[in-house]
Formats: sequence, structure tokens, C-alpha cells
Amino acid sequence: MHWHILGAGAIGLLWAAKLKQAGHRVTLILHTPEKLAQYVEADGFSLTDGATTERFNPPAQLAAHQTPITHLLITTKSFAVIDAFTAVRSRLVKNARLWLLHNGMGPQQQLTTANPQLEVWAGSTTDGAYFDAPWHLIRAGTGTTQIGRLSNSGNDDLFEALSKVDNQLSLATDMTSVLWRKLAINCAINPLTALYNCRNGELLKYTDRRAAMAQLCKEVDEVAHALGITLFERKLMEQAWDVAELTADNYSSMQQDISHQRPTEIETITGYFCAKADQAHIATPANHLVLEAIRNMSKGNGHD
Ligand code: KPL
Repeated sequence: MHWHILGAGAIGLLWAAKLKQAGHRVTLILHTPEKLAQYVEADGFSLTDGATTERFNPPAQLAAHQTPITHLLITTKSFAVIDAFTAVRSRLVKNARLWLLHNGMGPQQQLTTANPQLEVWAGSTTDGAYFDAPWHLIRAGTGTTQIGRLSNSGNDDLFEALSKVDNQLSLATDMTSVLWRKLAINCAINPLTALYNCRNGELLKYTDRRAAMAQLCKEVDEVAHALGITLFERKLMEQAWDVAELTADNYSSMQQDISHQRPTEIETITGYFCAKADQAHIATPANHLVLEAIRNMSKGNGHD
């Protein structure tokens, strides 16, 4: 398979490395000429996994390149997915396979509905990697990745092929519920860590933070139930508590985005959730409150 990867962040490059190691062709699509020049200058990227460091140098290009795309993996931030896809859309062959691996919800459903000719897959991962220097990636433990087909077209061949690339990959028959579970955890943890400017574990230490988290969770449980989505066997608050405890020393992605004055993924996390609740005429005041608060913080950072 020849994979084009849009989004040269940690997850995008981790998958570029995995696909190369498994013998697939990989081409990176970088979003600015400056980024492309930096990549060429760096002569590719490296991945350190435990004691081993390996270098990778897949070809890179801009979206405007003309070669056809058969397999497209998008790993950008969720707010950039639609624009990234639109920039390469004319290059996709008929029946191309599109795999979306990003936080939040919305783009997956939008692209599946708007492109019935494509085989669209979505993923959710706990794989971790981070950059310790530009183009130098460190693998932070091996996580699991669930993928599932969202479009009616196609078969499960893509999963069969990718499971040979990553033995921690599993096939989700109900990917929408998998995405909702991740969304629910992110609704419970991400906005509050950004608002309190704290690590995930610090949400559990104070009564007011725990109460705020419990309120968000209660609303998410209620809406998921009304929409017929099975979240967890227990209450979301209990599940989110465990995630916050397990990742106690981490800063959530939203806390990091706010503290580095980057745009956040609030619209595809709490924003998506509130829109679904509004459509179902279920009041979710606590989630609406944090949605507005993060929007205001983002405005203060120059993003809206
Ligand atoms: O997914 C996460 C994120 O930071 O986006 C959690 C689960 C909250 C871990 O930090």
C-alpha cells in the first residue's frame, strides 16, 4: 500500500515509521513550504523506542502536488481536518481509503456523509509519542489503537493489512460508540484542566474541581443514554476518575494548547457534545459553561 499522511505531528510520524517498518510506501504531505524545507534540511525524522533509534526519510510534498492518492491517513488536529482533506481531495482516486485518526468528533461524520464514494475509517488510539527536538520523536510506551469503518462501502481488508503493521490494533464493529467513549473522557477532563491550568490528577484533589467534573460527566451520561450510545458499564465519572488517576502527572492536550497559545480542539470535543445535546433538547449547562469559557480563553490567545 502507498500511504499519504497528512499531519506530521507525533501520531502521524509514529504511523509513518510503523508503516515503513512493515514495508509500505509512505509519503508525507506537509502544509507549508517552510515545513517542507525544514524536513528536507533535517533529512527526515528519527524515532527512539527504548534503547533503539531509527531514522526514516520518506518523501515529503505539499498538498498541491499532483500524484494520485489511494490511501490517506489524516492525523492533524481535529479543527484542521476538513481543510487538510479539501486541499488534497482532487488527488484521491475513486474508492480511495481515508483513515481519520484524531481527537474529537464531527469531521469523521462530516467527511463520511459528504464522500459516499470513499471508504472512510476512523481510529482512536492510546499510543503515545512526543518530540524532544524537531523531527526527533520519542515513543512513550505502546498503546492500543481501535479502528472501524464508518462508510457502508468497502470491506475489512484495510484492517487486515494494518493489523500486520501494529499488533495492538483491533477492529471496532461500532466505531461511533468507540469515538463517543473517547469524547466522553475528553469532555470530563480536557476543558477543566485547561481552565484550572492543572495536571489531570490535580482535578481529583480539590472538592470544587471534582464537583465540576461530576457535573460534566452527569450531563454526558444523560445525553449518551438518550441517544442510545453505550458509554461504559459504570458511570462516566468513575471511568474518568480512573483515567485522570492513571494520567495524573500529564497535562491534557487542551491544557497544553491553551498554555502554548495554540488553537484548541474544544469545538470537536465539548462543542460537538453540546450540539448533539441541543439537537436532542437536553439541557447541558455545565458543558455549555466550560465551552464558552474555553472559547473566551482562546479568543484571549488570538484564536476563535
Ligand atoms: O486524551 C487525553 C488528552 O489529553 O487529550 C487525556 C485522556 C485527557 C489524557 O491526557
